[in-house]
Amino acid sequence: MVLSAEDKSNIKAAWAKVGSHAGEYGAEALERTFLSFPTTKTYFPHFDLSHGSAQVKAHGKKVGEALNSAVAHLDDLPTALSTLSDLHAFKLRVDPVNFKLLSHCLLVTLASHHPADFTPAVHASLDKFLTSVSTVLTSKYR
Ligand code: HEG
Repeated sequence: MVLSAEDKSNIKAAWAKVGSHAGEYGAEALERTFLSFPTTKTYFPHFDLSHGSAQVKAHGKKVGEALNSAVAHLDDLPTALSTLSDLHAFKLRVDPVNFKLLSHCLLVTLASHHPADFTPAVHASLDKFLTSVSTVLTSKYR
């Protein structure tokens, strides 16, 4: 997946609108993922997954911060996400299919909060961005 110059500028512009809400959106995307795709909950047996859960909020913040960092390093995602890639591949062993599900819910969350900014072109660039992040996080499985 190669991000074009236009993708990069769309991603940065969209993320500028996200601003300080990345953690909150991360938590909302997680809640959407757990509700719409319940099998994803199997990776979080140790979490309280109820609506408003402090654990989901805290985890959403971590996911949001990782995405902030990825947006800041679009030219070198493998390096920026190397530690997280090790964690997901060697420790958590999250099946790659789940990254599609979370990415979908991240897009829905962004679209619902920023409908006017979520043009088809921005949608496509954000999809490529999340696919790129997911590819890095699952790249050490095999
Ligand atoms: Mg992962 C931990 C980011 C997809 C399951 N995930 C983490 C952490 C971050 C993160 C930043 C904390 C790392 C740390 O504590 O050092 N995750 C992250 C991103 C994405 C992703 C950016 C994709 C965009 N994760 C993902 C998916 C699943 C999953 C799809 C499973 C459905 N992540 C998972 C679990 C943990 C993390 C089970 C450990 C949670 C805990 O015990 O605190």
